[in-house]
Amino acid sequence: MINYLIQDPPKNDTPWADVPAPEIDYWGQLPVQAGNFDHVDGLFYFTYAVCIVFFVIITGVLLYSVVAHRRKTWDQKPLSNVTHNTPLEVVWTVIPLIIVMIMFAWGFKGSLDMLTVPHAAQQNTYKATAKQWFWTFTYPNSTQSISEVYVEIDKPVQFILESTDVLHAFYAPSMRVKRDIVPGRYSSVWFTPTKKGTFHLFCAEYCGNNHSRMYAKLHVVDSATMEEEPWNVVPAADDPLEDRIAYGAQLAGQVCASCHKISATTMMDTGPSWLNLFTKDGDNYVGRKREVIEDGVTKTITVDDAYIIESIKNPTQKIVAEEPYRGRNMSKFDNLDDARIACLIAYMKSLADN
Ligand code: HEC
Ligand SMILES: [Cu+2]
Repeated sequence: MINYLIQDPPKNDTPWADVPAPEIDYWGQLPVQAGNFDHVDGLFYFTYAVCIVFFVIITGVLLYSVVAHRRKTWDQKPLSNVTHNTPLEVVWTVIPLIIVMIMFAWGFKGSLDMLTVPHAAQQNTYKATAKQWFWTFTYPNSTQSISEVYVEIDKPVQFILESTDVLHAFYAPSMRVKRDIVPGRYSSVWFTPTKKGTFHLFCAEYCGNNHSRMYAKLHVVDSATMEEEPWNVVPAADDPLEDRIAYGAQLAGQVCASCHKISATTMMDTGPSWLNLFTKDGDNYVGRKREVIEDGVTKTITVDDAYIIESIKNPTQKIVAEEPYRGRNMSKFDNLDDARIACLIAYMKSLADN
């Protein structure tokens, strides 16, 4: 059998593999709390305890009644025929009512705390952009990182959430926050990280094929580490070519590989293969000829950096005319900055096979 996947960019099936599983709390039910929203745990355990207590009481009474009041001979008549018992009915209405009102008040207070963004968090606002199937984070100073994000310990932080395609959800279990992200609408979450370490950040709303891989690392670090901007390490034009290619390959694996294969393409691949988009002529790279449709007109162009940049930022401008790609859509990646795009281009060129 032909292995079509043989040369494709590294597609990481378990991006969380190098993040240790979170420690479990004392009761063994929740990941250890690393944020400020401790009411979540209290309410969770209260509800849990109520469920267990009532399960035991109800099942106990039921089992007791089944055994103690069973029919002992086939022709036994009912011994009593109770239709109602007012004190009992009042008790089983009022006690549960009080309990659910406690749950409501507790949850409502907590939800108000989560919705009221403190001033300090507003001044430390990040943007989290969800796109099939990765996260892009934009820091208060406009730098970016992909599939991982750094926040400072004990400093309230707010994330403005946006989706450029379908429904997603921002879910950081250790911070006890989760919020749906609806396309065309901003939402937000805030929290104060209280423990250093690396925590999970999942997409918690099924968003297509690679939903399970839509994962980011949430790093909680001290202010000295924040100063160094460890996320802001995209190789620049004067860095060694191998570094740029390696970075481009990694990025392609995270954001492009779900549609673009490098190896021989099949009908199943959404986008055209990147193999031989360029060929090598001495030290120069020559782009291949490509038939594209622009404004309804079919024309032949030569692939070059500008075409690739346009294909990434404004993919509908020139659509590949070849079957089976014509009529398929690539959504735009206008949140990738120039340095990252340059690494992607370096990677594509490195695929020229001579
Ligand atoms: C959802 C699937 C999808 C994803 C993800 C995707 N693309 Fe595409 N891409 C396509 C399709 C479909 C086409 C062909 C139609 C067109 O030209 O818009 C295409 C075309 C292109 C082209 C023109 C290729 C040619 O052979 O002429 C380039 C360059 C490109 N994509 C780059 C990228 C980069 C870089 C990424 C990652 C940042 C990416 N794409 C992610 C689906 C995708
Ligand atoms: Cu998602």
